[in-house]
Amino acid sequence: KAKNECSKCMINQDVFERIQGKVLTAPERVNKRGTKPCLFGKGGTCCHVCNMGPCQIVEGVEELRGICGATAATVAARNFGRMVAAGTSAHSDHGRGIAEVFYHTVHGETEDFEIKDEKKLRMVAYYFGLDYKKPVKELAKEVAVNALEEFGKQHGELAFIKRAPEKRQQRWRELGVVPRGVDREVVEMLHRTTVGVDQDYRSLLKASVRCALADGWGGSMLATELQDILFGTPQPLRAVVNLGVLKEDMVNVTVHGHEPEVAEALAIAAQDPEIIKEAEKVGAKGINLAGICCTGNEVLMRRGIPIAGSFVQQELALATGAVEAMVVDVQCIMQNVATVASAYHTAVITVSDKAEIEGAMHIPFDHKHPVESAKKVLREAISRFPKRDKNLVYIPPNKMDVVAGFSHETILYILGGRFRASYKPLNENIINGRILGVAAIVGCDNFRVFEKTHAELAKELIANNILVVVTGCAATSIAREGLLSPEAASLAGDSLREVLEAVGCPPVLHMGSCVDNSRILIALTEMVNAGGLGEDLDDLPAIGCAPEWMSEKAVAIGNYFVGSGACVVFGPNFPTEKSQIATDYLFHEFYHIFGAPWVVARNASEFANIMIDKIKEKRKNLGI
Ligand code: BF8
Repeated sequence: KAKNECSKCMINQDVFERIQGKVLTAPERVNKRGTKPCLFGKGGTCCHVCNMGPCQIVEGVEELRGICGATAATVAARNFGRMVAAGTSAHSDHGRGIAEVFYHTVHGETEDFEIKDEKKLRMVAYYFGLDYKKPVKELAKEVAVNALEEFGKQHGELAFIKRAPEKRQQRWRELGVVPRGVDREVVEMLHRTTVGVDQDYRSLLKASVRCALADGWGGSMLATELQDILFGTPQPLRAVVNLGVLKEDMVNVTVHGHEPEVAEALAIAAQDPEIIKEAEKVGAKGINLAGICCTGNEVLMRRGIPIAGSFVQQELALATGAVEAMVVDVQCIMQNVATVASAYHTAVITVSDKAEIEGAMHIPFDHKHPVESAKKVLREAISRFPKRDKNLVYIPPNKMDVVAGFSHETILYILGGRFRASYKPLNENIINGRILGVAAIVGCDNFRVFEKTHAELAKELIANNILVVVTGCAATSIAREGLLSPEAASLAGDSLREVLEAVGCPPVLHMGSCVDNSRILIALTEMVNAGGLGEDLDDLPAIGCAPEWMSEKAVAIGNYFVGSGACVVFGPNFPTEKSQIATDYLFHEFYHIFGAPWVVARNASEFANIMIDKIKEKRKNLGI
């Protein structure tokens, strides 16, 4: 490959050539550091939880245990558990943030947002054990208090655990892995993994599932549901993705990070006639909002706001020279965005009190007056527009049409029709063999992966009549390749294509951001409830994968899917792989404990083979 070529998105070659020598971006850093990551850190056996080390531990070599005697399996399990705890904390703190916005809104402390999905409010109230038939205003206040309490609950079970299939709940209870409060599980995981506490890899790995379940059925699910209630439950809509969504004649503001509150407020503020007038005054035609990473997925799903890029494209969006402001909240923001922006007229604006970046401008977001804060941000962006250097501007023409917005509720209606809203038709099509099974491609994209793994894998799966659902940056990278449009049904196998054409659906369904993986948990549960495919999630011909995982959050997600009974394939490597013992436990023993194993694959065809085989195995077990 040519140096500096982004193999995921060839268009970026133009951008790279233009910025060469001007700013240093991540792909160049990969080149400069060599193709291999740190050999000591890779594989999970570098222990740094105390100051006798750090110790590099080699499995089976007695003298290369930790100074304390820790084995490779213990260290790998400990590091794995810490990744799960970090990932869980990130999704869950996001969920808590939204619960606070929800609280402010329903208590009349902000008028910028309102209840948009009353039906979902009542459903959530039901799971909190509230009288869900109460008047909305009163009920919303109770839901707000209950939602916040889910985080600090000391005893009992998380409320949404009851949404899982009965059999799964029983298994969790027998195993003692039902999560209590989200915060409690994260704290306990960090405690267990500190020096000299839990020293049995089996106990550590089992505990990591309890923590991860607090993410999937707790923090993440709360985030998704409360966001839907406040900002609307997604419905299918048309939109556009890739760097070509930036506009030469408009003030371009990219929203980057994870929490939709900021982007929602910006979307409202950008329509304010006063703001539009101010933009016009400086010679722009208006404000063009474009998403990056999972904030992008949130506003794509609900508002059809275009996505400029996934995780690997964040620096490139700035290197177009056409972005006036990159507004960042939390998670997945590369520190280097501030450096790249400094080579242009662009402001990187941090808005969260939890996440500041050296060299960026900080405009704290007032959660009681979000739209006012958003206007401040937009005014800063507008003030930068006249400073844009036209000689530095190059917006690659590439963009792709997509259909997004497939919440599990929407899938219900699309597949079952308005009067028979259920997953039964999907199950029937799986039972009669038209659809072989369901696969989720989720998680990040990663500078260490040089192939277009996501898109190649998606193509292979749909060609084999497997319905694919996607979230996160994987969704954006597959969207760039055109697979999120109904026209892409032509790439599906004959029988899947027949089903898709009947309902007018793309072969790959965008289900949202990373916290929205909780939608997939519910969709799978709906499949169990619809009957004919077994009694628990591990009976389903369904499988998940994260072919380019990068963040600790992906480890938490994978672990809650495995703990819930869905096999997960990770790649291109696995975080415990330098301990055969810990890895075997996750790859084999977890199958006996939770009904689903972890698996690793290196490239698209390996992923596809494993996933197709696993789905066929489940079908065989079901006798279909
Ligand atoms: O939240 S933005 S890089 S971590 S996939 Fe991965 Fe993308 Fe980050 Fe999941 Ni979403």
